[in-house]
Amino acid sequence: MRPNLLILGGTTEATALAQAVAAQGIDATLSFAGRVERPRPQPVPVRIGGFGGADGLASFLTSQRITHVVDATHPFAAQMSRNAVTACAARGVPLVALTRPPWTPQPGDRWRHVPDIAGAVAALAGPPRRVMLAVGRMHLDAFVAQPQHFYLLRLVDPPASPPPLPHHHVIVSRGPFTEADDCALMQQHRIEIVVSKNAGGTGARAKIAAARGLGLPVLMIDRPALPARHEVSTPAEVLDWLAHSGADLGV
Ligand code: 3Y8
Ligand code: NAP
Repeated sequence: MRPNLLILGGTTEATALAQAVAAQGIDATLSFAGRVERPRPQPVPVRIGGFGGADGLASFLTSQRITHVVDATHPFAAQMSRNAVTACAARGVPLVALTRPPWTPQPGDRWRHVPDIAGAVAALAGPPRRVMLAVGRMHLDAFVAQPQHFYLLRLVDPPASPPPLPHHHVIVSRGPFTEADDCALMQQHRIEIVVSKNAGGTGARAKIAAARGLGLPVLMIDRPALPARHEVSTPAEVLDWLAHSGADLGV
């Protein structure tokens, strides 16, 4: 059958997949949550906003006659991934996740693994330090529990209201980032420790390499557990999966 793809997006990999399916002339829609003001333009039609839970997504699959779903969301977008597994099972729609391996420590890395945002907050107990907090906007409130630190905050959009941290400086930038720029940023702000999600991939890796080069410790937030699903790591593997799941790619 002629495929009609839903790509759950918001990552570098999702953008690369959208380019690959557009090049093949495959019908696809890329979906954003609507977290940022100006998501990156895409070469396929885009929809923005939640579906209304797993039930809403299941209804969307039926009403839009989606034949395949690719979950190319960020490894920390756990709720979206759980909903995709539930909705695709409910409607019998094939699902594959396009994901990226977690980063692993290299020689010179000074990582301390913490299980989640709360673990990172707890690990910051102690005397004031200069912290680079590059975990985005959605979790800033949690760090109010450690107000003694100076926080360098990197956000995609200018904050609608001042972040609730008494000592902070905001950098508005969406990435992808470079090691040289992140190194200069950390030196400019005399950063002593970096807090990061284990996003994997290339778009957020610069700060990890910069911390290694500067000999700075990193609080590395491990990924949330996700339900079992078929996973691949490149757009080519997604196209191969499509071809082997009965999709007529017309090639
Ligand atoms: C809205 C859609 C592309 C995709 C680019 C990747 C790389 C740059 C690195 C730092 C870390 C962080 C954050 C980050 C990165 C890529 C990728 C990635 C981290 C966009 C995008 C959307 C979002 C949402 C946003 C979150 C935030 C997280 C900033 C587009 C740019 C910190 C995650 O203001 C907010 O509400 C932002 C929310 C979820 C995490 C958070 O908790 O705040 N991403 N990021 C998606 C949607 O609406 O559905 O504009 O392209 C996508 C990208 N962000 O094609 O170029 O692939 O990972 N995004 C983290 O990894 O720690 C920045 O600063 O070092
Ligand atoms: P989340 O916590 O897993 O999802 C919360 C709710 O947001 C979902 O239940 C869904 O709402 C909606 N949603 C999430 N992703 C969506 C998408 N691609 N399309 C439509 N609705 C979506 O997700 P999140 O961590 O807030 O991430 C939101 C978006 O930012 C995702 O696209 C993700 O890929 C991107 N992103 C996240 C991070 C991160 O650190 N979390 C990093 C980079 C990019 P309903 O229940 O109403 O359907």
